Amino acid sequence: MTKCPRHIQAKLTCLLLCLNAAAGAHAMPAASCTRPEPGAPVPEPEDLRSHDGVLELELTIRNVPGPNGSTRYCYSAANGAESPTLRLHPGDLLVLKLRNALSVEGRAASHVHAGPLAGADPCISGAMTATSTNLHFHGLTVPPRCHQDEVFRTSVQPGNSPFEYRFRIPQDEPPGLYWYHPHIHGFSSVQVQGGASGALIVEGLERAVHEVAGLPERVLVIRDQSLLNPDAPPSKSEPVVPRMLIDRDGDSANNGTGFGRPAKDLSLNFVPVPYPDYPPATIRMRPGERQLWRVLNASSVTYLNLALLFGRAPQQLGIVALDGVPVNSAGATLPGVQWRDHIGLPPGARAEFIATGPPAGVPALLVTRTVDTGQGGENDPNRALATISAVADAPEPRSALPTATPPLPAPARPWLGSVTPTRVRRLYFSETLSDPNNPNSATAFFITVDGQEPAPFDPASGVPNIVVKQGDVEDWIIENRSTELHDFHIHQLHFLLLDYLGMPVDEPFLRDTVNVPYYNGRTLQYPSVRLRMDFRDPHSVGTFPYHCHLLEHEDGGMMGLVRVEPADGPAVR
Ligand SMILES: [Cu+2]
Repeated sequence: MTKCPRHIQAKLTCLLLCLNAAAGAHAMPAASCTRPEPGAPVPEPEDLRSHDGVLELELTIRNVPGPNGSTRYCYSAANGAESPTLRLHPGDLLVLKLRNALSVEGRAASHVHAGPLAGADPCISGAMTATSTNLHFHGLTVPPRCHQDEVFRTSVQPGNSPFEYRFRIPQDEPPGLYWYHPHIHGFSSVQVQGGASGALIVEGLERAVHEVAGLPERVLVIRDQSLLNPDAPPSKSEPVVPRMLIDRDGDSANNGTGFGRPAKDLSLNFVPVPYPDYPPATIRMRPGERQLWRVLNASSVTYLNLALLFGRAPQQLGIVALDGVPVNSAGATLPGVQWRDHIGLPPGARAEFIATGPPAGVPALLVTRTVDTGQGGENDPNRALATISAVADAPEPRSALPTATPPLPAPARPWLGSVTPTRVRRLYFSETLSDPNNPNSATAFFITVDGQEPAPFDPASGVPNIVVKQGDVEDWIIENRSTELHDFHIHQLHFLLLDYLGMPVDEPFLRDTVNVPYYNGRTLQYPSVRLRMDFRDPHSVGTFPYHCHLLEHEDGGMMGLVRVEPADGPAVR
């Protein structure tokens, strides 16, 4: 029997689901996009592990109406697991059959109605509609080809037979946290914000960082969603009552105070932490216990700045990997743990860190602190996420890292930081009004190669903005000419952050997302980052995007294409 949610606004969904259940909708898994109540214990996503080098699963995406006119999207495996964590070792084969059960109305129908596009070949369809979907495997260096990690021509329609993704995790993929989500241009934001995301773990982090061997591990997926209480005034406990402003995306604008209405509510493994009172979710740990927390910011637009407070005192968090890459990647003799009292995570980014449970009786909170997104950015205020309660008999997380595994082999290619780049390119983020004479007209979002004409991304063109050759290493200087923070991301590869705001940084690890600071209108130069881009991996041959990972910006056109030619191909510009 389908379990009906108690939330009054889910009544319609409930009715439909109950009717479907009564009608014997046995073709669909029992999952129904139900969500925990605020304050609930943080559930662990179910693990689906590879066996004998293979992980095979079917994943269904469906949508149902949510509160306040929103739509929930959820992935469920055949066993009913929602947004399961996929766990594979380097070299393992993933066979994932994606079933599209989306509907325009967002109702979990017992029969999926095939639309007019259902007859098109999902490998070349390129359809970008509200009920189209596909998958991007964020961070993995797998080829941008159909059935692997191609996101512009690949489009799966309701009524298509399950669409097969089939690829091997590369042998040299760094161990750590990756993730999957849809990437249909124009519809990424609504699907991801509705909840369509899940974690993927490449096993073996303890082989790079022995300090985590044997630790219990916890996967925390932080998502954002439209506000449950959009009209509520800020909590009376807030020290300031900032003026409410709306930004160009229609979200609450950054007011610079750290308080006030956020652009989106957050959830922790789907436990909502709604504005205005932010009732924290609950995590139970044994007093003083060390755990490895694998945290994914799967938000559509929300920046995180995580801290763990005992009382009011921020605790040291031992970062062992960022964006799926161990922090000692430049050399195995480097420290495997970097201790910090806060961790910034833009949308799409991951952090894996050692967290220590509070002593018995000490109140503890996982919080996100305010992020200054600039005058044109969203409001990301201070807020609690979870209470950590120290309980002697707290159940252990389901999974723990192995205690004894051989160290990772030395990388086959020289460290990216020691390679001389083939060339230097300049790109910039910018925004304009679509009608310069109308301040209320829609914003156009661009990422432009310096010298080219700014143009919103055109998925139909397929013409690359940048052409490189496999084997090349390039430096990209990325400026931000807008008044809001952007979040650069590129598919298929990781890069090395060399300079931030013109200052050299010395990071012995790689990233796949990075903040590009906003322009405040006063400096002589636009703020920029300098990235060393690595096109050496043969798996990167093909055409794939780079974009802002604020999905409203990506959907709005802030995206470009790079084509990596085979090493023996023609000369490139
Ligand atoms: Cu952006």
